[in-house]
Amino acid sequence: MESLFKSCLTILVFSVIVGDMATFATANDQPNILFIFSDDHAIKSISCYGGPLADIAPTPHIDRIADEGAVFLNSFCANSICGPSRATILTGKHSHKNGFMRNTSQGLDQSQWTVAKALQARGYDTAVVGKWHLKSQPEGFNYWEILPGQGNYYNPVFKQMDGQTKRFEGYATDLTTEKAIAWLERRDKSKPFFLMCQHKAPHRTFSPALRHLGMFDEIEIPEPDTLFDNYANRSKTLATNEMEIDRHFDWAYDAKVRKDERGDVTLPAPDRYGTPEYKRMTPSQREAWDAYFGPKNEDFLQDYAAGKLRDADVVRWKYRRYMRNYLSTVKAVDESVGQLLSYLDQHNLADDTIVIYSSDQGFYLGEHGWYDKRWMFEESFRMPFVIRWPGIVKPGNQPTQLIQNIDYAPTFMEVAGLAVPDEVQGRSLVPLLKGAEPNWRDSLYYAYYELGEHAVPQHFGVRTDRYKLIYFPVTDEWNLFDLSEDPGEMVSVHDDPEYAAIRKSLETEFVRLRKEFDAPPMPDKK
Ligand code: SGN
Ligand code: CA
Repeated sequence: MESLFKSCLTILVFSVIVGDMATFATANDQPNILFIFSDDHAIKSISCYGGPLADIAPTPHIDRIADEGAVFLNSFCANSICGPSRATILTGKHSHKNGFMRNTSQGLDQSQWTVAKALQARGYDTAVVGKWHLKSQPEGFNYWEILPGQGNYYNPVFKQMDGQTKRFEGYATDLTTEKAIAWLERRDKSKPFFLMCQHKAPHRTFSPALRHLGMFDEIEIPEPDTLFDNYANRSKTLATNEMEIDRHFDWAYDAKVRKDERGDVTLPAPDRYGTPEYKRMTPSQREAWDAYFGPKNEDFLQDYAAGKLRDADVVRWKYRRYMRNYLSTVKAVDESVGQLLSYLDQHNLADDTIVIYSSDQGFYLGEHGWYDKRWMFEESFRMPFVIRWPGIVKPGNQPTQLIQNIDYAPTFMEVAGLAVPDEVQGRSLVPLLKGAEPNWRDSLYYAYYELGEHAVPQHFGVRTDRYKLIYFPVTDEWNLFDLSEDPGEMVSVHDDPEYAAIRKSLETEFVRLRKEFDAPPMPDKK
């Protein structure tokens, strides 16, 4: 007894002397994991990534994670589309191995290994709330409450564990946060937790919370250099896209011009032409919405009807409206991060909890004239990855290694002290988080399989720190980009003799990666 007392005393004294270090020494056995995730959040609209929007649309709460932890500057997805990215995160495998290759795929094959199931089996209390988008019912989660399909921004329904759907009045981002915090309150506190808090925002239809309407009205939003890209000097398939702000972004509610079914730019939405979100609103929500958008839309439509606007003016108007709405939806996501971080602070959980902010893929904010994602070009290929792990990650760190969403599951496994199964194709980021300089990868494999929506062709590629090689089977074309010389990816140098040696080495690397990942044969040329 006495010796037990002595050793306890020794531990206590030691803890006092080394302060926080002792907390970490115990906490690191099984830290909690809070994974905050959003949908279609481009790094350009996260201020810790810098860039032209950082000062005008700051995200202070996400930045706090970066300041107290690390922001990975070269983080990418394996397949830039929603369901596939989520399947990759849970399985640590490329799309062709986990089977969820397209949004239109059958539900996630739940007979396979997932990190949620592994953490649950290891004794973590596990939960997912918000957007799921994998069709099959969540498994590996002690609690789940998910948006069916894409879900809605206003007064959304959430699918409950008993299979019922229930409507909640309010704004999806706020409701998802509330549900995440309510679960943190009632979780099994004898266990570490793994919580995936997954927002619908800032996904199309980019509908802001009422409290954020107008917050960017007085701010000049810079246009990307490539807003009027003419798609020359690259694959022919770029020009056949259906994701242009100009040609495909619906803007006019007036049936004489073009019917605004999707409500991308949230024109006034009176009952007769209501957008899907507008139709869901309560009378008081509609009143606030109309009071804000109504007069602005009338001005625009009058100018349009009077022939005062050239085509380029309309594109610019749509771009500004799009960005104001998008950045406003981001604002609510950032507030959610703030609320979750405060919860950790108030409950003394911050030191024992790894916090990650990420999003399923990037998004075009007018670059190449686009919205949406899918392409292997930088804006949608990049995924935010910001992480805080007190005592392990050096505050303010900005790692530059090439990481990908195949790496998340093995990272969570190592964090929990579990062995990574052989089938997992990614690598644990823990050595990078600890600041070691291991023999890290120097190339990434990319594969996009979907056909149809937005007319982006299937394509496959490899990226190194400086170069990107893309193959488009449908036209049997190759593009090569020198990202140092041409960060906007405006001219393929594939046929430039000066790049012959680089092209060769990338082709070899592409073949090697496809072999390493056991990729299926390339689709036939059409
Ligand atoms: C919806 C959107 C598309 C978007 C897909 C996939 N149209 O269909 O613009 O590309 O989702 O998004 S909408 O009119 O319904 O908004 S994903 O994030 O789920 O992959
Ligand atoms: Ca998405």
